[in-house]
Amino acid sequence: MTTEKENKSCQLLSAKELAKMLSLSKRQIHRLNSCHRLPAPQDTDQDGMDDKWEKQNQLNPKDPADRNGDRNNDGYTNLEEYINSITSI
Ligand SMILES: [Ca+2]
Ligand SMILES: [Ca+2]
Ligand SMILES: [Ca+2]
Repeated sequence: MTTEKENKSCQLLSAKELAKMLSLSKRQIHRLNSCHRLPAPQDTDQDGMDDKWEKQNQLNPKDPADRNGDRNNDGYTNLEEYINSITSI
């Protein structure tokens, strides 16, 4: 059973309210919302990095263990670098 207070915290926010809370512009919120409608890219080994990006970065799209590697020895894992590459807002 949920209380009325809990129900209020689960209300959906408008783009304007969300933008104000996150200090983002309406354009940035629109781009975030648009991402939800895009089909997920192919990720054969399900390591979180899409096949195309893995091939472009000399990784193996059939080996999920390479997500924890650090191909360029900069201290960031391959998965962290992939996530950074797709979250440029
Ligand atoms: Ca993959
Ligand atoms: Ca892989
Ligand atoms: Ca790295």
